[in-house]
Amino acid sequence: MTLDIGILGYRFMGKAHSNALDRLPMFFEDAPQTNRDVLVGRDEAALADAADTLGFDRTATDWREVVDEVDAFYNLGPNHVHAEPSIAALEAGTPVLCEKPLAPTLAGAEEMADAASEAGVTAGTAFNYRFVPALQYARNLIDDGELGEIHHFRGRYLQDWLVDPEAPWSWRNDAEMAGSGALGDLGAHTVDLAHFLLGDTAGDIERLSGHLRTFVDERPVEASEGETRPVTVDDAYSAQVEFESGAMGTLEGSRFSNGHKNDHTIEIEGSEGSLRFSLERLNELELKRGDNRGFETILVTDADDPYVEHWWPPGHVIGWEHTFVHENYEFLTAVRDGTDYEPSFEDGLRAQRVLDAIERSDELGEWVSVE
Ligand code: 4PW
Repeated sequence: MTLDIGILGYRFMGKAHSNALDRLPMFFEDAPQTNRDVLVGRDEAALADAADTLGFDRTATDWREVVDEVDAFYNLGPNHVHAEPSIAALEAGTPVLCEKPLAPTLAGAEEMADAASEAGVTAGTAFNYRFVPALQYARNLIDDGELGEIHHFRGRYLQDWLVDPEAPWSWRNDAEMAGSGALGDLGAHTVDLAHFLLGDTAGDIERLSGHLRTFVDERPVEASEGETRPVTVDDAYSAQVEFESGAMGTLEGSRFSNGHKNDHTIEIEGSEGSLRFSLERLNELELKRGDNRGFETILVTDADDPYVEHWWPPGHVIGWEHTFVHENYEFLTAVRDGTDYEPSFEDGLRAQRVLDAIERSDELGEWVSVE
């Protein structure tokens, strides 16, 4: 059985997922066979070029024509086009993998999660960092109780592509299209990793105090001399949070962290041990265990580490793009077998409740409960 894939969006994420689909048959022998059937976008010329480069059979400029024709629909478009096509696909009984954050607003994410539960087909939120082998290793350690009772969770996702005030305006700077800025784009991943690493109930955030800031409030429009557009989302956010378990947390995300390109770090401290992870060194995990006086660095590249047997011998490191291969493997396997898939739309909604609470807290200037 070959699964026909339809993908909306052909830029950064379109390329990352197409590359993943291309790698699967070579490295994951038991992965479902796929056919890159149709690529969806609005600009016909750019779309045709992308379809050629990314290996699609055909193109379509209207997602309505394809959502019921494919076996899986990937929604990799800007945030404001997540809800309508994804819901239409689900209503047509087509499994959906949607980029994060699930929607620009909490109400949008709720609608999407409802549609997924009513349709009863596989619906995944593309939190690709769950599929980093070192983070799965970390999750297993925590799940096995090796760090004991968790006291602290610290997550920071830092980029610097907007620190230049002349960096051009894009949909990511617009509240209507993106919902939020660093908060949704970066914070959604950090919040999801807290949920994933700390576990189902313990990883739920109960209440929080959030802060948002926009440093540059208008930006030039590319290729339109003298024109500027307003920035209506945050450039950076921070929050202090209290988990259901009583653990304390701090979260931070910024597009103004000069010198940090794609720096996602997680630190967790428990009664029996601690761990540190950095996306810039994604094959490694720093661990403090037992009576050790400090941290040891372990390489998570052994054959029995998550996903590693599919790649190279120990020490032959993998990179950012492999997280998409693992994600696609799990998602498509769930689609083929009709089994559960996580992170689901419900997980996307769970993260969105936290993002919404951070915005509410910033507006009110006080601690708020997560709905
Ligand atoms: O994971 C990151 C995203 O959330 C990505 O690598 C780039 O930054 C693209 O969008 C955000």
